[in-house]
Amino acid sequence: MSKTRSRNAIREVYDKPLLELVYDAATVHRQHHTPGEVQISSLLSIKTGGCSEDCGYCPQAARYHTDVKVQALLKTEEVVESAKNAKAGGASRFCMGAAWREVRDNKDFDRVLDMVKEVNNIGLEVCCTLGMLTESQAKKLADAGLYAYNHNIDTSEEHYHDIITTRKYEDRLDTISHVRKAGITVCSGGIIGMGETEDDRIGMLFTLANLTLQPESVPINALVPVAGTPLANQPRIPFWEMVRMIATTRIVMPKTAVRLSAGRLEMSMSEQALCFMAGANSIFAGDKLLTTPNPAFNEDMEMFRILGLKPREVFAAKKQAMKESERTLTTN
Ligand code: SAM
Ligand code: DTB
Ligand code: SF4
Repeated sequence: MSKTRSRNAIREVYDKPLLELVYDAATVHRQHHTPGEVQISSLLSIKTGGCSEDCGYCPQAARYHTDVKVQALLKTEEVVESAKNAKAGGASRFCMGAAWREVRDNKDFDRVLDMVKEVNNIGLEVCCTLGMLTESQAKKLADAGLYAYNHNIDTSEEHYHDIITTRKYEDRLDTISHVRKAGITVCSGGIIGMGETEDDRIGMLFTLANLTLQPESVPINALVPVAGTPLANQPRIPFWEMVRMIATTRIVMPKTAVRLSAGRLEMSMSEQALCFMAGANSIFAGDKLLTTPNPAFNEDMEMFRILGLKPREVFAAKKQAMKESERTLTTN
C-alpha cells in the first residue's frame, strides 16, 4: 500500500489516461466494498451564518455579504424531527453542521451533546461538523455517541493560506488527531475548483492518505461558487477533473467511503454514474446541503432505481470490521 502514498506515486495515478484510471479505481473498489452500495448521508445546518472565519469559499462567513440569513442553534426537537425524516428516507448517517470557528464549552455545546444522544438513539450514524475541537470536547462528543466528525483539510498545505488566513493547516490536523484519539471515526476531505493546481489536489490526497490511520470517509466537494464570497467568480471545474479526483482518492485510500459531495446539482445522472463507477460510494441526499441547493430527494431515489444502487445499511462499516476481526481470530 505504501507505494501509492508518496506524492509521485499519487501523481502517477492521477495522470493515468482517464478510462484506465476509472477501470483501476473500479477494480480497487470491488476488492474493498460491495459494488452498487452507496451510503446516504443527510445534512442539516443546526447553526447558520455569522461565522468569524474567513474561508474564501464559505457563504456563512460573517465578513462576506451573501444571502445567507444568520440562524441561532436549532431546538433539539427540530433536529430530531429532521433526523427521523432522514431515516425514513433511507439515510444511514445524519450530519449536523454549525458555522462555528471552534466549539466552546458552553450551553450551546451541551445542547449539541443532547442532539447527538437523541439522534444516536434513533439508530443513525451521527456525524457533526462544528469547527475546531479540543481533546476533552472530542471525548464528550464520543461519550454522547458521536460516530463521525467531519473536519475538512480543504486543499494542500501550500494552498491553504490563499483560501483561509484565520487558522492554520496544523490547527485542522490537530482537531483531526483529537477526534481520532477520542475513538470517533474521521471524515475529512476537501474542495476542488478553488484555483488550485493539480499538485495542490495531489498534496491534499497525500496529507489524507498519510495520516496515521486514513480517514473512514473522504468528501470530495466541487466548489459551489456563492455570490458575495471571494471565490464567487471561480469557473466551474470540468466534470472530468471531478472523476479524476474521485478515482485517485479511491485508489490511494481503498477502504474509505469516498463521498461525492457538493456540486452534484450541476452533474447529469450519467456523470454521477461514472463517479460511482470510479469508486464514489457515498452522497449527501436532501434538497439542501448546508445553505446551497442539492438535487431533489426524489430525483436521487430515481437515480438509485435506474442505476441499481442500494442505500448502505446503518453501521455497515462497523459490522464489516467486526466480521473481519472475528475471521482473523478464528484463523489464528
Ligand atoms: N464550520 C465548520 C468547519 O469549517 O469545519 C463546519 C461547517 S463547514 C461549512 C464544512 C465544510 O463545507 C468546509 O470545510 C468546506 O469544505 C465545505 N464547504 C463550505 N462551503 C462550500 C462551498 N461553497 N462549496 C463547496 N464546499 C463548501
Ligand atoms: C462536506 O465536505 N461537504 C458538506 C459537509 N462536508 C458538511 C458541506 C458542503 C457545503 C456546501 C455549501 C453550503 O451548502 O453551504
Ligand atoms: Fe466558518 Fe466553517 Fe464557513 Fe469557515 S467553512 S467560514 S469555519 S462555517
